[in-house]
Amino acid sequence: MKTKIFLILTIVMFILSLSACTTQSNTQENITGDTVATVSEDGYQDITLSYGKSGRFYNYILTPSTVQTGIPVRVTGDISTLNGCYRTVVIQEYDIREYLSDFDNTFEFTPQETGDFVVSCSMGMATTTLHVI
Ligand SMILES: [Cu+2]
Repeated sequence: MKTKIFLILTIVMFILSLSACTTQSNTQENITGDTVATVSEDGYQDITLSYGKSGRFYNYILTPSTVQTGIPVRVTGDISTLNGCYRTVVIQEYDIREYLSDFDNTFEFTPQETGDFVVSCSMGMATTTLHVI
């Protein structure tokens, strides 16, 4: 009886580990569980910046938040969620200070250094992290 239960448990564990592997290979994931930006036909890594609920709190949200060096990144602000100073986006290490509006809600830059970079609004109230790999 005991061996039967053990056998069933082993089979269940085996199936669980298999399904874990297949879901991982379907998406390109990094350590944060976030997907890496794909490159558009016109050569940009498209990422979206919005303001919304991130975990328990409201903050900036980058989707996806991981990009690669050497390929231009196009940040598109989800302008309906960005009000006031949240429309002024600062990435200090990259010398970026961009104002997003209804007329121009994108900016581009090419990351050259790998690492984690703070993306914040002009007053630092909203922050998130851009991962460059
Ligand atoms: Cu602010």
